[in-house]
Amino acid sequence: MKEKLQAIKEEALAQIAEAEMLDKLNDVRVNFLGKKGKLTAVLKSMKEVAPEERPAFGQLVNEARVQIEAALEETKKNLEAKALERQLKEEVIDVTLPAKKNNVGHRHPNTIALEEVERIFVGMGYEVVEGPEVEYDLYNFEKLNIPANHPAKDEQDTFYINKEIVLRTQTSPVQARVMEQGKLPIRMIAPGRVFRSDEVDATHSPSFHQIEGLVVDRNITFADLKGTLEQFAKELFGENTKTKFRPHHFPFTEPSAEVDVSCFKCGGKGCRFCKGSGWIEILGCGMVHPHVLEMCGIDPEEYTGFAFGVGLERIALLKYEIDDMRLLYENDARFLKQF
Ligand code: 2NM
Repeated sequence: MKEKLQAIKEEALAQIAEAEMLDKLNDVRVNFLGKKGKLTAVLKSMKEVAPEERPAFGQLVNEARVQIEAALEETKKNLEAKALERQLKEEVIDVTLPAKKNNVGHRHPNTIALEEVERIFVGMGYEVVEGPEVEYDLYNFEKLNIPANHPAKDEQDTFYINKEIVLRTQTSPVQARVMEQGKLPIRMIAPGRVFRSDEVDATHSPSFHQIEGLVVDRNITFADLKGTLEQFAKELFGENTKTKFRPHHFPFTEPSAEVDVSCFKCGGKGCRFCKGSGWIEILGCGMVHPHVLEMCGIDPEEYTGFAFGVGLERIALLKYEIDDMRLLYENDARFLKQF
């Protein structure tokens, strides 16, 4: 029995020494010390040993067990240390490798221009209001004093869904809706997409964007309109910008005007940018027609108002000196990245 015990112990120690992986080591532990292990089997066959030799033999078995356990423990520590070392080597980071390129997108020039215009008017206490792109003829034309026989309503200019419904040709229907709600005073801008049946060229697109403004209160005059738009022009194009109001006609305003700003490239002397005139046209405006106020449920005897409309693409093209509107819609990243 003693020889058998000795042989088992040597076998176990040899296998431990050979184990190169932690799971192999565990197999050895199970094979020798486990419930059905070889050393456990020796203990179970104690009855084959003469009774007087049993205590001494038991002691030997225990000593063998302690030795095997010690060897297992030490080898386990060594293997764990080696595994850690290997892992650290494998996971070394090469800090000299070039970094992965981080492709962060950015705002479209239209969006940059829109947010700039919104910032200016919100700073003056205006609210930003949006409305439907598919609109009733009633709001897009009728309530804005554009009657049935008006040339703007021609199918050549307007996309009709049916007799009563159109793709809005301006954002003023949003303002007609706000006036109709009757909460006064009103100080609002309505930015958004509008549609006109135009051929695409450097300055036209069937879908573009407008920002229209509206103020309605008691005692609003053309002086309020002038002061507001002068301030807007200075904030958008620079403190030295001058404005010029030229008489014009719009069906929804009376009187109406178009506004030019002094050329921010040459300061008004005349250059290629302003085609030699020193002035650049930027928007249309006027005092809201009493008939429009009336049709939207506001008493024109008590309230007056002014309104204006700016083309967003026109502002973006001017501000970033882009000479063709189509570039704004092609979404070529090489173009968009410049702004
Ligand atoms: C423009 C020019 C002049 C305008 C009028 C209105 C409303 F709803 F009050 F009648 N909103 N916007 C207006 C006036 C728009 O765009 C060139």
